[in-house]
This record gives sequence, structure tokens and C-alpha cells, in this order.
Amino acid sequence: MKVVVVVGGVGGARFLQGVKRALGLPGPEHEVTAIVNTGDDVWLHGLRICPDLDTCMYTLGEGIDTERGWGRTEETWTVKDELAAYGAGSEWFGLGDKDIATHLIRTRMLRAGYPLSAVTEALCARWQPGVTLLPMSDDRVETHVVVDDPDTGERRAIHFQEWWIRHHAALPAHSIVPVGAEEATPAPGVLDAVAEADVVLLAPSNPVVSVGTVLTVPGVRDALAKTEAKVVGVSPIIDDRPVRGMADACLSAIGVATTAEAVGRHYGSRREDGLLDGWLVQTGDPATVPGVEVRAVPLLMSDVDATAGMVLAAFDLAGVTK
Ligand code: GDP
Ligand code: FO1
Ligand code: CA
Repeated sequence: MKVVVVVGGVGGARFLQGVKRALGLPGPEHEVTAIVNTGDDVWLHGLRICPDLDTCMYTLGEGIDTERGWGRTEETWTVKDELAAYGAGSEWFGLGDKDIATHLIRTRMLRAGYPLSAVTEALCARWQPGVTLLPMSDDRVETHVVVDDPDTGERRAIHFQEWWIRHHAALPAHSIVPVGAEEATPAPGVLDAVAEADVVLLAPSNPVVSVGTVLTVPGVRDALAKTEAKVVGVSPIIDDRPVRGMADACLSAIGVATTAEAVGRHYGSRREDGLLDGWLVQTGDPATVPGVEVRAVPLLMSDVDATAGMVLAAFDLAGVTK
């Protein structure tokens, strides 16, 4: 079976672990392609950093720090401390020594002219994630957030990473803008994967800055509307709260309530120009989404088997059997 999953970082990566478990991967009979958000990507200290691609790659390749959910296990921060001693700036960003090796390889390959998709393939040769990780685009798309500067009060755009990490998304966002999205094209393989999929899953990722950003790449929405595959989404909101992180701050920035129902309605029904055939919500969370079949199942990714259960429920809702 060909499974396509639209993901961001931590939540998406954990969901992909469940997809692999549900399909009994590794094995020849199933193929999983993840379309990964690259709007978080950032140039820092001359290095190109791709948080969501790296989180998926490290998580599936068993190199992730499971406590943080991002970055490398057994990480050290020597270079970060030295940069701070130089007053190099961006001290708020957790730049780990082991992680820097990934950014050095990526930056070297990008400078040599390789597209991000080729860089990702090269990095994955080491990590063997067991799924194909495709950047949503090889073109530069960066999520920026328009806020009122806390010091001067004047309105300006800051990079999503600064908003998220330095300000903990506590600065009210007037708007969240995927800079460069209009000019971007889907990375090689993205549109074909969606067209040839037996089922498409929207991971329980941040609906705005993860799934939402992937959808801003021209052509992706159309491919999702046209594919024969059913499209089933999984709510990242349980009991009117994000399970982790600040997706609520992102949702309020676009005027969507932080409920499983509101996010499902935000994604919309495929019959009315939206995305979904099916929507999984947490047992006990009320949700009706016109034109979308909603099912309530346990949605906590407490361990890989629990996540695999969610994935099997999504397959069932999509009417596919592995
Ligand atoms: P990020 O890019 O690192 O923020 O990660 P994602 O966007 O892929 O996923 C973040 C989302 O995952 C958050 O909005 C969380 O609410 C959601 N999430 C995390 N753990 C769980 C879980 O156990 N169950 C569900 N349903 N959602 C979760
Ligand atoms: N998330 C944090 O909350 N704090 C950090 O210092 C941090 C550093 C970091 C470094 C590399 C990387 O691949 C991811 C990193 N993340 C960090 C996660 C990253 O900010 C994700 O984009 C967020 O989880 C939101 O999407
Ligand atoms: Ca992210």
C-alpha cells in the first residue's frame, strides 16, 4: 500500500513512527512518503537549519532526544556557548554540537547547488528513517510572524523560530506569513506521491504552521483534491488544548478556535473545496464537520503502539486495509 503523510516536526515524526508500526515496516509491501514542512527552516550563523526535516529524520533514525522531541540524543552545547561568548546573537536557539554536523553537510551541499530534496536524501542515507522524507518544496519558504515589537511597539515580522522559541509564541501574532510560498513549486516526487497514494493522512501536526504551510505550496492542495486516495486527518487538539506546544496561539492568529471540531471545519470537506474525507478526534471530544465522516478514538501518542492504533483507525476510516 502507498501511504502519504503530511507532517511538521515533533508531532508528525511521532505519528510516522506509528505509521511504520501499523504497516509492519520494514518490509517490501508498503511504501510511506512523508511530505514535510520546511517553513520553519532558518539561516543561523551561516548554517541552513531544517527543524522539521531533521526532527523526522532523527526520530525515525533513532537519533532524536526523546525528552525534548527535537535535536540529537546525548547532545552537547559547546559551540553554542562559544557563540554566546562572542555575542554572536540568537542565543535563544538550541544549536547542538552533533546537530551542527547535519547543518554543515546540508549547507555545503546547498552551496554546491544540490536541491534540498537531494540533501535530505543524502542525510537519510545515514539515518535510514524507513520512510521517504520529501521537503514540501526545494524552494525557500520561511514562516514569518507579524508582531508588535515588545520594546518599540512597532509592527514587524520575525522568523517563526524566534517567535516560537524566544517568545514562546506569547507575542500576539497579527498574521503568520509563509514568505516565498507563492513562488515555490512542490519538490520532486511530492505531486506524484499524492496522485499515486492509496491513502493520504494529515498527521496531528500544527494545523497552521506545519500542515497549513505545506498546503500553501502551489499545486499541493489541487493534488490532494484530485487524488483517488481518501484523505483522513488526525486532530492535534484534545479536550480543547494542543497536546504540546502552542498551536492555540497559531490557530487564534487565523481566527480558528482551539477545538477538534474547529480544526476539522478549518480543513473542510473535500466535497466543498476542502481537504478531508475523514477526521479523527479524541474519544469524548464532540465534533461534527459537514461533509466529513468524524470518528472518535484514543488519540494520545503515548507510545508507538498507541500511535499505530490511531493509524489503523485512520486506515479504517479511509476504507483501506493494509
Ligand atoms: P512541530 O513542528 O515540532 O511543532 O511538530 P508538529 O507540527 O508536527 O506537531 C505539533 C503538534 O502535535 C502539536 O500541535 C500537538 O498538539 C500535537 N501532538 C503532540 N503530541 C500529540 C499526541 O499525543 N496526540 C495528538 N493527537 N496530537 C499530538
Ligand atoms: N525548539 C525549541 O523549543 N527550542 C529550541 O531551542 C529548539 C532548537 C532546535 C534546533 C534544531 C531543530 O531541528 C529544532 C529545534 N527546535 C527547538 C524545534 C523547532 O523549533 C520546531 O520548529 C518547533 O518545535 C516548532 O515547529
Ligand atoms: Ca515545526
